Amino acid sequence: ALKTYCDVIVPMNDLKWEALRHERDSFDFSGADELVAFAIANKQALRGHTLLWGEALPPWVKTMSSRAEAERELIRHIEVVVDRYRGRIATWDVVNEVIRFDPREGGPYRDTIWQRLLGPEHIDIAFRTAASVDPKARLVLNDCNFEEADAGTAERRKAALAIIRRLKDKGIPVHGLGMQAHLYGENAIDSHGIQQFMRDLAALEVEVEVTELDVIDWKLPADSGTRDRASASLVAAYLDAVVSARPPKAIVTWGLSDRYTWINETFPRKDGARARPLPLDADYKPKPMMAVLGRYRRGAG
Ligand code: 9MR
Repeated sequence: ALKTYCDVIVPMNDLKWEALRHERDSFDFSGADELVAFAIANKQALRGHTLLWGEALPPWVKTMSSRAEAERELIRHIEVVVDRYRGRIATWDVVNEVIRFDPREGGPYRDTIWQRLLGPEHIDIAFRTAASVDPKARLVLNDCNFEEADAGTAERRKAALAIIRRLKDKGIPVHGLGMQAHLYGENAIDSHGIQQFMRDLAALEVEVEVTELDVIDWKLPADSGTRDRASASLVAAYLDAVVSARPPKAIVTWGLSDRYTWINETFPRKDGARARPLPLDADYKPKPMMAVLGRYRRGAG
């Protein structure tokens, strides 16, 4: 399925600190190397996810206690990882989920070990280091919850724009905003808000990409046909909003088949039915969502 349907491969978990850094003083690239080799053998592009996140960290990271220590570890991590895949991983989610879920409660930055020890500058350090190791890489700020019509979402969009503006003002390269797009089936897409956000990002001269698309279908109808059609319509509404304002650099789903998805555990359905968040069902048969994605596939016109 990966060979048939994908132009871009993203190691979902194998490039996280938790996977690479069991030990403080060594790196384990076994999982990531395998996926990178797979993508290259199949002439697929690669996205690297992710160089800095407040989650999926090995226990030793949480024992760091000083600014100098955090800065040293962060820089070393990014230097080693970006250098290893230089020329092979063309795009990096340099930072992931650094914006607070609701910036009205306590400011724009998410409370993580990086924010606690380094302040907002953790973002600058990450981008600056990645750029210095691989000046040709596309460097992306990846974050979530940009698609709904509530006040918190509006603040998140503002926070993303402010971070990008700050990096640009300091001469630190940033090339794109990654919009995760874990879409809640029960909520409406804010098409106008998304289109305005796309224009605001264009004014800052950054590209956009959809990086973790899937549908949180826990509250959609039980009937699988009805559910799949509802999910496909939601994805269409979202992508139409984005594309009508500005074609994204890539559209990437968070998984491919319903057989493997985080949604089952994180958003279990009350009726116990399996989640159906992705374009292929658990038996790898294409669902209506795949037809929607096909309309936007590179070369599809
Ligand atoms: O889908 C991922 C799941 O398998 C991992 O256990 C989890 C922690 O590493 O991360 C999930 O992926 C997340 C991604 O890295 C960032 N955005 C939210 C995704 C879903 O939680």
